Amino acid sequence: SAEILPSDPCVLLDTSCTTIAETVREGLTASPKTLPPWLFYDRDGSDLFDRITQLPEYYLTRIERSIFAADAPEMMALAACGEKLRVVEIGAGSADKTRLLLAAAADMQGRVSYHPVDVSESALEEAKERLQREMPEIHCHPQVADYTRDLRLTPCFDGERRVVLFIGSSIGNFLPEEASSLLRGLRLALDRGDSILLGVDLAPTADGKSIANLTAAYDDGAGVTAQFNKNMLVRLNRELDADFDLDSFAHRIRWNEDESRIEMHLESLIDQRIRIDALDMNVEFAAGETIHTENSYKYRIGEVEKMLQSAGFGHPQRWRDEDGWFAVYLAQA
Ligand code: AVJ
Repeated sequence: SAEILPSDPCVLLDTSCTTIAETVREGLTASPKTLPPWLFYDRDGSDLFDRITQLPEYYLTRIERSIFAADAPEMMALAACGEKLRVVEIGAGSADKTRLLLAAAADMQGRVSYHPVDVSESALEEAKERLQREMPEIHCHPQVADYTRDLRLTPCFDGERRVVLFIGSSIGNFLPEEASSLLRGLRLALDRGDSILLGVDLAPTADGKSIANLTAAYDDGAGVTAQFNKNMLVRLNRELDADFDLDSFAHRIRWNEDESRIEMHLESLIDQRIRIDALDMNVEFAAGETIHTENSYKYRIGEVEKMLQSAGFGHPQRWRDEDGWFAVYLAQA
């Protein structure tokens, strides 16, 4: 689907829709109906996602943080390779786990310049304020941007090299071919010696992580993920004058074994017609019909190595938790 234009390293994935209106019109007239996950992250959605990361069932954040807690100094030293590190983060959100990496970089070199990129302005502002208050050695230069279409990296100073953080299993939201394109585009935007730190959630195994562990992470007992999923409809009601009735849609999780991904859907519980005033459009739902709102791919160890190397990165280093649920890779451009 998406192709990189090699002459223009800023355009990573050629997604044609640029506005919410266009995106929603296209997604809800498609069959099956679909809406892209970046629509989750308005202010409320970003807050809900932060709550998800604290849920007992959502192991991803907890385990990745434990890997950073153990190995951040080694990761940052390897990435720096004796030079000054500049930390870039794509899809930074509230940048909570990032603090372990930033602290390790600051221990190593003192002042650290940190460039978080995210679509959520509110999340970036919060992150910056908190960092200024709590980690004065970190100099934060936030950039509101959709890194899939516009990744402009400001040039480094002499003696400085970048580590681009793409952590938290953000890559899981992309189709495998999009993920490859994204990594290839990123590789083109980097200078030699820069590196990527990639956090990847791993596929279930016969003896360790079960499918039930996976589905529980996306269907928590407190219903926070359901609220996060439905927030997409709240947003369409508010921003596009739609009239979705939240109680007539249900949060649904599916493990798609063939694609190795968790899917999140919103299922219409009844036959109904939704009005979207701002689009001057009606959308019909049959009972049981769903809007596919998210894919969360789960990779096998070897697949990530392959993807990084075919994107032009060098042989990666890898860290995992003891049980092999989550992996962090560092690869050099
Ligand atoms: C932010 C894409 C990593 O897929 O686990 C969490 C988003 N969706 N619960 C994920 C999410 C539902 C999350 N990522």
